[in-house]
Amino acid sequence: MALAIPVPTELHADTKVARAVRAGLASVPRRLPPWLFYDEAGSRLFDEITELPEYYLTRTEHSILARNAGEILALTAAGARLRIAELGAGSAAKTRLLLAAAIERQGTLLYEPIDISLTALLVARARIEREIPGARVCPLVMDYTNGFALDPAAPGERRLLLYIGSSIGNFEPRESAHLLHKLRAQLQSGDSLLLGVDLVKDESVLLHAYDDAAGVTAAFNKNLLVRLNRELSADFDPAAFVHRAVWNPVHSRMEMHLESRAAQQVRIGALGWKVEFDAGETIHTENSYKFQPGQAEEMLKEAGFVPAATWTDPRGWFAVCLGQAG
Ligand code: AVJ
Repeated sequence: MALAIPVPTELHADTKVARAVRAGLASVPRRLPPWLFYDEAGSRLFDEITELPEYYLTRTEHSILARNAGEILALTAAGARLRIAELGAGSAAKTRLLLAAAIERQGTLLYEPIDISLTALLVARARIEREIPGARVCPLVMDYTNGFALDPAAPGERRLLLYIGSSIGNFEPRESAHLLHKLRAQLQSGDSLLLGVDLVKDESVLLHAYDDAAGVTAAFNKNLLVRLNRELSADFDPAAFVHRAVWNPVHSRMEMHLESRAAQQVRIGALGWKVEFDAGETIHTENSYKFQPGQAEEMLKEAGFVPAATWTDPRGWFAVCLGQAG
């Protein structure tokens, strides 16, 4: 027999999303964490961003990996059998390149994508096992920003951990240092970490990459409000906010903000809140740190890795850096 259980409205008030929104909107200036972008619609919008003419990051890193996959694997495997893990696996187009190159060397490969979204992982597994014969996909559902644990590689096996796509750029310098230390602690001597970072470049290139002509990045930024309407019974009007992309030279980062067009009041039902925005008041939604050449190597060293090689593109816009767990 079905039981009718009264559902208190506060049920929504203690989710991870609710906690993040409560903390972020109460702070001055207001902010929301960038992981909130990636609901289903947001993940789709991000995939669209990666194909925009202005968003050079994905294309540039892809070209670096395409040109150097052989050398990357030779440096990593050094004759041993390799298995590849990846943080924040997403849709994994760039990864395919490395997987295919590894399978060419050793016939088969164990690939362990790590993500918070089980759905994303299952989609990736189905696609990779269909498209890359020889790949066995073992998804790990984990929020790597909290805790992070890998079983040790089998004897005679080496692990390559991928942290590409400039995902590390979303973290504050102290947080990324801490994360790299945690990654190092999960690896054994002989294992490696491949880190992709976006480099400082001409400001106008950066501004266009984060404020494209087609408005996809604006939609990606505002989708966060749509998500809060749905998940926290809020009544944000996305059209009442403007997408802003700003270069912050002091902190060497691109910032995204949502700026209130007018004074307005927004209800967040699940929190029992009414939030007042002044005209021009902003919500800071993302930092994307941009690095100097040599900086990724320094961060790797600091975390206990030995920087083994760095690959970049002819314009010097992006760097892929291999750190060995010495
Ligand atoms: C996925 C964090 C690398 O910072 O460039 C794209 C996300 N934000 N456009 C980035 C993003 C705006 C992206 N990362």
